Amino acid sequence: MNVALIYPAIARRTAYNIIDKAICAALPPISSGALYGFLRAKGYQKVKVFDEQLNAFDSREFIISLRQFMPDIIGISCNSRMHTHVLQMAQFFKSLVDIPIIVGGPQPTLQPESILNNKYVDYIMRGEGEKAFYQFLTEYPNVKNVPGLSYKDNGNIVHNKDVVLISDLDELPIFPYDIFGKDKGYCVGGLYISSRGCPHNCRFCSANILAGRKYRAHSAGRVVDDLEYLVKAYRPPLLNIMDDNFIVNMKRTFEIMELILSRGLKFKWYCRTRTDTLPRNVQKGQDLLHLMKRAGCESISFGFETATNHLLKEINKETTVRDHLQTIAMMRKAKMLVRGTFIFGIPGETRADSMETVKLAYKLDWAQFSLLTPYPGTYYYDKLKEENILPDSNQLDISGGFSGEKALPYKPPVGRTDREILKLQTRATILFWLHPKRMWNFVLGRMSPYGDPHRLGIKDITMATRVIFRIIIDKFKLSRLFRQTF
Ligand code: B12
Ligand code: SF4
Repeated sequence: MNVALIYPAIARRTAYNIIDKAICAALPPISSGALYGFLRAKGYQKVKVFDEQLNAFDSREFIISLRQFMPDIIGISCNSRMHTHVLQMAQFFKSLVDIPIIVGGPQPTLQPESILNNKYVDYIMRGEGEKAFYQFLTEYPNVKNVPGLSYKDNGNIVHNKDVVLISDLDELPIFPYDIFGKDKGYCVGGLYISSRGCPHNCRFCSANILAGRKYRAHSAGRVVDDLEYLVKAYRPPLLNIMDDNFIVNMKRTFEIMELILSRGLKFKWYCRTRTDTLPRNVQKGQDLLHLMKRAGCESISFGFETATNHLLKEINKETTVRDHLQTIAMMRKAKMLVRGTFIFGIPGETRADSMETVKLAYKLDWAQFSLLTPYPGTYYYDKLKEENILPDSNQLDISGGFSGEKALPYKPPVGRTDREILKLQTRATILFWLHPKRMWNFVLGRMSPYGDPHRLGIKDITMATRVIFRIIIDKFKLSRLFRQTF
């Protein structure tokens, strides 16, 4: 069977879309790539990735290359933000060729019926896909025993048993970087994931439902083998280690650093973790930071989220403002740049709370301000649904950072309006990046609003254009922006 794996881009046929494309095209699609890599390692040759980040699904180029490949089955990845778009794609592909369509990823995992009830989708796969999808392809059309699969049978929806998560991630092959070449517009070797699963349970996040609460990680040796390959083959200017929490297992992190140093690997990279990881054992944490710095780590991104203890408690972050401040101090001591992600619009968040968040964020070198988005599968989604203030999940199109152009899809915290919170997000972002220190870092190529350090380039121009569009669309006067101080 020829298998076409499709990675959708969120197509909004507005000016934002052009900008989204310009910004996002650089990263290889991890989900489709992971499935491709696994199938290839199993000797399955008849599989091809079609990435909509490069060409829209209804463009001439996309259709021609799909037709040339002559797929027998189409597999589409789908997160919640892609929901509506994926259903449009399914309808379009069915009109081109009547072959089975299977959808996997966060949205079908969290809300199987939301995708499967669509008449153009034949199957959905819940959860981790590598082994289950391989089984699906080898046993098709007899799919009764394929774990994680849901399908329609005489008008009824059947859910097969859940997937058993892969306990030893070293069983998985390395991500197929080779098929996402620079010639196609990818930032090859720019990302790496070394673990899956998260033991925490933040109320706005569904990562642990998707990848399990048990933290599973590649061994230190395997991580450094992969990194060595990446660095030697692609020389990425800044490697983004995309684990939700790279440092959970301190012992493993120490081992990885020592191996990078002993093998003499020279490359710049950054990773993510929580603010309680390093302060748990200050001396050990500080030693680790110094080692990480020597091993090329230029910055770490922390999920600060908010800057008051009552809101940290509200989102069940299990961190405190003390952890936040201690982490910043430890990072400064190690002379490393600090990145942070923040959320506005948490239930109970007053204007004063938001200002505390802004104040804390302004101590950092890089910050992203998001709006609390009640994605399916999260505590906030269930709570808002109970209160009947959540619109259809198809409308859950807004997201954090600088990608939302709509107001909040839920009732804002008492005493506040959604427009006000949205404007606060815009202002906090603009003023953060207009600060001379950060502009200077940016000019030096050390930090940019999009994460990777680079000198002024197309991404920054598109970012600036986007901000301007946003301001115009919001009918928000620039003069007012500067007059308002925090
Ligand atoms: C890396 C990442 C990104 C990268 C993606 C880079 C890329 N090009 O792939 C970037 C930074 C761009 C990104 C952006 C966003 N992300 Co993100 N991201 C992640 C992260 C950290 C890891 C995802 C990943 O690649 N995992 C590894 C792969 C192998 O796993 P996977 O994608 O789940 O795929 C497996 C299965 O789902 C399944 N599968 C997937 N597709 C298919 C298809 C078929 C046919 C089959 C059979 C199976 C299958 O098999 C795969 C292999 O096991 C997750 C958190 C997490 N721990 O999952 C959040 C996460 C997926 N992101 C999330 C969100 C919200 C976003 C944004 C909307 C955020 C924003 N503010 O804008 C944007 C959306 C961008 C977009 N284009 O849609 C949410 C999604 C929630 C939801 N309900 O959809 C998550 C879960 C984070 C969270 N804490 O809630 N993200
Ligand atoms: S926000 Fe981070 S720490 Fe919290 S549950 Fe999600 S992945 Fe885990």
